Amino acid sequence: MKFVALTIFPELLQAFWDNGIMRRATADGIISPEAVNIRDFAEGRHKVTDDRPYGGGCGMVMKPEPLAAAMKVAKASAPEAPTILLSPQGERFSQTAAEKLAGHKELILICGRYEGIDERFTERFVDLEISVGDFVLTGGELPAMVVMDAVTRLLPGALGNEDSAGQDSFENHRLDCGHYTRPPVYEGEAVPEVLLTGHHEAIARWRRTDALMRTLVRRPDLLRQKPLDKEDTALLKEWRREIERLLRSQPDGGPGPSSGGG
Ligand code: 4FV
Repeated sequence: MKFVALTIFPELLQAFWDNGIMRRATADGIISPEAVNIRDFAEGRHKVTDDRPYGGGCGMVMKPEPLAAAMKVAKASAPEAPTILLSPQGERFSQTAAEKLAGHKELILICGRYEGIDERFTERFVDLEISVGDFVLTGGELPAMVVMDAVTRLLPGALGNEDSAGQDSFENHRLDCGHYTRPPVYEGEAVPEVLLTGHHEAIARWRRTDALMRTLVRRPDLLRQKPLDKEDTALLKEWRREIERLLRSQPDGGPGPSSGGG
């Protein structure tokens, strides 16, 4: 996978590429990241890449010409790459989007700065806009790193043990289960017994149950994204029975529909 990033702060991305999984994936030839400095294509002594917004208002806007010239170089390096602009106006990034992007051989990522980019550049050169969330950052470099990180760890060989990406959160529209390591007792709290048994089936069942419960409590919206399989359906029905037993066991038989408490 080739990543070509258009930015005025290549050093920011270089630091990201020079560490951790990105560094090893680069060394193993799984990814080949490169930055194109937009400022190298800016005119004049001061090589300005931004200017005041037409219509007035605060902040500055990135000029189309340096971006277009930088894009030409990026396209020469990655001719088949979809061009992705990181912006709050984009499609919300997700694990599903990461899996889709991981199917490409090369990606061009455009990192904006200031208030944004001249729309005429976006219309002409951007295939896809991606947002990492409904908040405003000072630049597109961090969102670009988020996308490159999420995509790279899905590439064969990037994580070292193949299946770990397969057990991801969101992989199957579930939050991850809890994870534990030594010491067996920390601050007086022991690791869940079953995890020490080596009983793989029981451990898998515990992890599935824990993931389902966490998802039910924290992100029930995820559970509606894909039909429940029979194991989870059985678990949820068992919990429902338990909840009903508990409610029925309440002194007044529990807040029934009649008492408006239900
Ligand atoms: C952003 C986001 C984001 C907006 C103006 C950069 C900033 C500045 N990008 N998801 N949220 N971008 O806030 O992707 O140029």
